[in-house]
Amino acid sequence: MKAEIFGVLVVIALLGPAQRALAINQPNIVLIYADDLGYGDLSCYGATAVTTPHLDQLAAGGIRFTDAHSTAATCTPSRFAMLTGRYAWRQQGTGIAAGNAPLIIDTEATTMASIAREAGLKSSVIGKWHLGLGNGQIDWNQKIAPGPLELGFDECFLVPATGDRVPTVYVENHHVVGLVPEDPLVVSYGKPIGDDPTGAERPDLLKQKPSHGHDNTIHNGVSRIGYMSGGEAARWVDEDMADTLTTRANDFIRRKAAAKESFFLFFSLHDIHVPRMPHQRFVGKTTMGPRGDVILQADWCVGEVMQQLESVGVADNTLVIFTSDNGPVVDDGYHDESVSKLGNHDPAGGLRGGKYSAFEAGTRVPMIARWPGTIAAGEVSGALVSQVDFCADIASILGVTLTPSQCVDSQEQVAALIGKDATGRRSLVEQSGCLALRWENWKYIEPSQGAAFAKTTSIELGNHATAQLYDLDKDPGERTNVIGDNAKLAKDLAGTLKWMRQNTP
Ligand code: NG6
Ligand code: CA
Repeated sequence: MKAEIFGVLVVIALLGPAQRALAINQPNIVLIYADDLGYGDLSCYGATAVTTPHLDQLAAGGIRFTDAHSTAATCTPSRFAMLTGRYAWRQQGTGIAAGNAPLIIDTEATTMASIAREAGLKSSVIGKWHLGLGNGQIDWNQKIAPGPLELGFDECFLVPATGDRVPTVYVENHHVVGLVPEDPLVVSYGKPIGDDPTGAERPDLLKQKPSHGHDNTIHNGVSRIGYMSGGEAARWVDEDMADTLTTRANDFIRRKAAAKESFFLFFSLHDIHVPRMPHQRFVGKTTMGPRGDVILQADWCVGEVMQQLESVGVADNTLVIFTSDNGPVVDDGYHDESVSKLGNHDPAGGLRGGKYSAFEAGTRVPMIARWPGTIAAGEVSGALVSQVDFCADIASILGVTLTPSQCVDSQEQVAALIGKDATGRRSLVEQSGCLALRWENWKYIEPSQGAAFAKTTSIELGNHATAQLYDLDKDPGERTNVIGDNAKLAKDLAGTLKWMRQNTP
């Protein structure tokens, strides 16, 4: 194999999105995207410190993947690649976005939403966005565009960036929700603005104190990244966010079902990102403090949406995919007892690393798909699958033909998604501070000058000055670098990665 591997890899890398469409009934598509949920955080993935009945039930009614990947170990690049079918490392400026960043997806790009639209589906994104809005110099008191509506979504209800970044307001379609003209909303990621207290000056006002950063404007007893002033009436209540977003998601489903319209819903949960502020009914319901409680809350959101699909009669004709945008992190910047109450729970489920890391826990995430009649119940698949393929997959499922210049990194892998192919991809790229290449059971991590451990989270980042190679079949925890015994393979993989960087398939 080794002699030809470079050529084979290049050919595979060259394969564009598949042109064929599956002759199956057009379903609705619901993509539920958790934030920072790790491979080991659900009971159907082996967690015992927390029980996630709704996700376990979803898995029991569909397929659960054991080698599914986000494209990156942080949020913005993962979301960019999933929505566009194009790896984020191909485009500058796709790292973790500030709360006032401009839209980073080209409005001409093909997206999951534009594909759904071409197929006649109505679509909405509800929840965390974190891909920027507007053209720069955003005025939150005016029309905010471009954003999801310029990328093919018919409607949106957004947490613009993250819960820990200002502004702490929702954006519906082109406007901040609940803003009154007498109290304009102003945001700064530079110098402090306005009279609101900051976490740095007034720690006494905080109900959750920062452990790293997060000490700018205080809202609702939590200091955030960035400064904001005004917009009081529009500011969210963190503890109500899961309810607010779920209500919106279920309302969209109800409206579409009532109108007999097919739909694509991208339901982008805030949980389990920081600040972890569960609703009172989940507080203390696990032994793990807020991080455990918001896992329960995320599970509840999934249960509510499944129940709504049932009650409006579309559950059997809906492909539901649940997954996470990157791997787990325990302390991600607030003192929220996530470390002190972790106990024996392993958010990474035995994998090495976590959020931000080049090791497997950075991008290997839970993924469950349910589609009655097409996906058999109770399947478990070890196929190598990636969120970058969702574009080509939904295009194929919905009968939309993509040209080779659309969604360039997205490979049609529907057979793996529905459990008819146990192999999936042969290769994929994992992005963190550096790039890594998965090739079947092999994992090559390029040399990187980055730190070995993250200063703020103490996660092992997987960076090393020289290249690393792991055999994940024999060593899923990436403990033994076997590059010395496999120099030719490593060289081929390095060459393939270099080729992929320099060429667009
Ligand atoms: C980091 C933040 C972290 C989180 C992350 C983005 C600090 C110290 N850390 O810079 O709290 O917000 O960015 O997370 O500020 S992500 O899931 O949206 O990528
Ligand atoms: Ca994330």
